[in-house]
Amino acid sequence: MKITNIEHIGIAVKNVKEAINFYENILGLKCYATEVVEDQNVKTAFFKLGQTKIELLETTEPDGPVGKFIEKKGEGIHHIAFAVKDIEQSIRDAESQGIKLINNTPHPGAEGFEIVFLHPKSTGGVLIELCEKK
Ligand code: CMX
Repeated sequence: MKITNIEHIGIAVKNVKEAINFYENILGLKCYATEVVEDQNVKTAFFKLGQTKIELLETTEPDGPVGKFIEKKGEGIHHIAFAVKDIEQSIRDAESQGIKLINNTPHPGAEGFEIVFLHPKSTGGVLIELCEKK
């Protein structure tokens, strides 16, 4: 697969609105967008730092992936998203090497990206998102 950059780092928070205060007032970053991603059961907020973004994630459903993560581990870094050149090829490449994918067709993510996740059990404990904006 061809990764071009770290697109974003996903951080699970209990309350996006409260977390935005910290990122804006303490770290001096600017939240430039918020978006609900129905398919992932999350409310997101984005901050840009050069080529990379911080994505805050609040669950919209207690049993959504971020809700379950916070229940088990608490708030914190949830995933790293790599931008790839060809997401379908990246899926085939990962599968052909025995990597477990959580979904093997691209799903709609925030900001118009198509996304897939590699299971943390196949990656050394890190939930990895591959994403591409077509
Ligand atoms: N990072 C690292 N490890 C994680 C993890 C995460 N974010 N979430 C779960 N795990 C680990 C668990 O700790 C567990 O490990 P152990 O068996 O050693 O305890 C293992 O993965 C399986 O966890 P689980 O509780 O049985 O499985 P879940 O039902 O919680 O599902 C996962 C985990 C990764 C499959 C699920 O969260 C998922 O499908 N994620 C992809 C979708 C997603 O995260 N969407 C939200 C972001 C959307 C966006 O950015 O737009």
